[in-house]
Amino acid sequence: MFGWNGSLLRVDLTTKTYHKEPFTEDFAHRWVGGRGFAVKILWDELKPNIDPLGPENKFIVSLGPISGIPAPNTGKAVVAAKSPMTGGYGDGNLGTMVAEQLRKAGYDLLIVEGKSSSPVYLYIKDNNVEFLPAEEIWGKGSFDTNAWLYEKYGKRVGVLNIGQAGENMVLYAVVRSMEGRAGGRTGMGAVMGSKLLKAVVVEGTGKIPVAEPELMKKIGVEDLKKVHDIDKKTRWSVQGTDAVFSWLNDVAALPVRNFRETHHRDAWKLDGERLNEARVATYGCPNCTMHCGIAIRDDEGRETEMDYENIALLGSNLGIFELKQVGSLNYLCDDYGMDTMSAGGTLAFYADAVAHGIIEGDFRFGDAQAAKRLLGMTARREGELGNMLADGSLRMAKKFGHDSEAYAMQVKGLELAAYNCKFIPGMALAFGTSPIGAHHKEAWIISYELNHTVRGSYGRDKAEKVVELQRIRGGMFESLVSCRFPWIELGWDLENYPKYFNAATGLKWTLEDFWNLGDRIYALMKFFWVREIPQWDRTRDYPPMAWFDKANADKKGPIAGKILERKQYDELLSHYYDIRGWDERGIPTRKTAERLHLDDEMKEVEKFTRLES
Ligand code: PTT
Ligand code: SF4
Repeated sequence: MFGWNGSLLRVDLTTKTYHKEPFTEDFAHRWVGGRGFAVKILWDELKPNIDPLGPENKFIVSLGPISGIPAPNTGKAVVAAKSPMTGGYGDGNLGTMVAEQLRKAGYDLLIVEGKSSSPVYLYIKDNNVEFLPAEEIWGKGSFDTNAWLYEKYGKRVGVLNIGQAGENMVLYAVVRSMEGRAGGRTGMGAVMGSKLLKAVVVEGTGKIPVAEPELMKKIGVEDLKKVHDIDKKTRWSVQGTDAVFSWLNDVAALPVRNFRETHHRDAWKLDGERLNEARVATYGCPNCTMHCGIAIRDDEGRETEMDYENIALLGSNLGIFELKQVGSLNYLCDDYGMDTMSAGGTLAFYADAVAHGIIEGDFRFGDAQAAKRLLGMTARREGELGNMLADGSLRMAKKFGHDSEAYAMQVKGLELAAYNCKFIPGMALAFGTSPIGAHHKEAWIISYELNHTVRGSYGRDKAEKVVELQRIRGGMFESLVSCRFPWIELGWDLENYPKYFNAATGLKWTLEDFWNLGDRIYALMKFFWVREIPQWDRTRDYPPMAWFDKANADKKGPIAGKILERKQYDELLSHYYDIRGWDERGIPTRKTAERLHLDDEMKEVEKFTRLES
């Protein structure tokens, strides 16, 4: 089998044992890698309703057939587990040397099971695994942990680690890598922490198996250069992801003060131009020639790498408009190892609840010092408040009552990414139907929707576009595994990806094959949810109720008086289900499952709920 090592490494932390296991060609061809592998393994190996923070959960690092190969932006890995944040399938994607090193060590997948009796880290070198004591780094932040491991093993190794938030099982703790990278906002860091696993270090000395090595080398190296040239010409990475900040403010789609407002006169202070002016360093992932990580100095002089999502959710959404202050919240999230987006969303919900008299408290929008303190309390789960914040906005709302849930800005328990969709139905649908909770990574339809369609329309075309984007982003890029930015930001042709895949595997896939793969993965992610929650219904694919609340419409500005219409959203959702071949509850039908060759999975899900024909 070319393109895959054909092996996974299974490590049991309870018994401190490990073994290399082969997987079949059929498994590789059906699920390809990354998210595809992860969802299938979690489906097959987890019993329903296990505690995501218990030893029965499995922490997976999953790579794809082009991961780690020198070709555009392939230094990425998927981390996955049952999510403690949402209770469904959870994953995230981060730039890391682990992508290349694990493949060179001879594996496409790492599965970590059980729970250690004391803090450990894993050192994986080819066929050997060492379980090493982590007492010295337990309690340390992610930056110190990374530095400690680099000091021991050098900077070429792959390292995944967690900070205090992961150790204390903050439900939105992330996995960190390479100083500036973070992934797994669905709580993958908490799963590592629950296993007392502080870090994974990987070193491989073998070769990644490629069907046509000469061809792959030629196109890979040439294309890395071409991508670099396009980036130089378009100057995208000058502002990186924050290039959209001022646009979103102009079109009234910025999250401001718990998404209650959509634009702000001080927004310019956080935009891409200001970020670039403040730049002190640039970071990136391995195998990338369009480094997009812009680092600034925060208000305490520390270097911190900023992205749009972080700036908007820790900045405007908290009513904080000083870049350096936002920088220091960002630094803390990175060091504690918790998701900037859910941290910002949760703090904003808390400030909102205080402002509306739902609970008593002294946290106010705009108070950066208090926000810093609260982040520390969250990471340590300090006191009742720290514990509440560590569980995210939905669980807080359930405690607060008084209908506050409508303003917990989340879907399926995961806080929204930084797009305020009061009057953007397609993007609201993208959030509602994202299979891991409110993440923009599955279908970033917003730019298409605002630039090419009627903004407030609920036409079927928007549902079609959401499905198309989910196939590309959530299906192809998450299973290959590679960064989507060359395509989405520079217009790098999608046809290049089957070309890399075919050179690596010797197969002859077209984009159409990847769309089928995406559909299969999405159907299985939905089955995973339904097995957990047999009474599944379509309201779980709704965006936050605040976007349907007429009282929440903007009073002035470009969308004054406009808000989403629930009935029409429901119709749009029905279009989406129809295109996917899912029933009115949002569950794949039998016919769809058969088309996607999910017959066994269908039988399993039918133990829990009857599928429609
Ligand atoms: C991702 C989510 C994002 S999406 C951002 S900023 W973005 C936040 N980054 C965080 C961070 O930083 N520190 C932290 N403590 N928490 C953070 N939470 C947030 O996590 C990331 C880039 C970005 S920057 C994006 S969009 C793209 N995402 C990709 C993806 O998902 N898949 C893919 N195939 N390619 C992608 N390319 C881009 O990668 P989650 P990274 Mg991240 C510091 O993981 O859970 O999916 O959440 O990986 O290596 O840092 O690169 O405007
Ligand atoms: Fe990483 Fe940015 Fe390069 Fe993508 S474009 S691989 S996120 S540095």
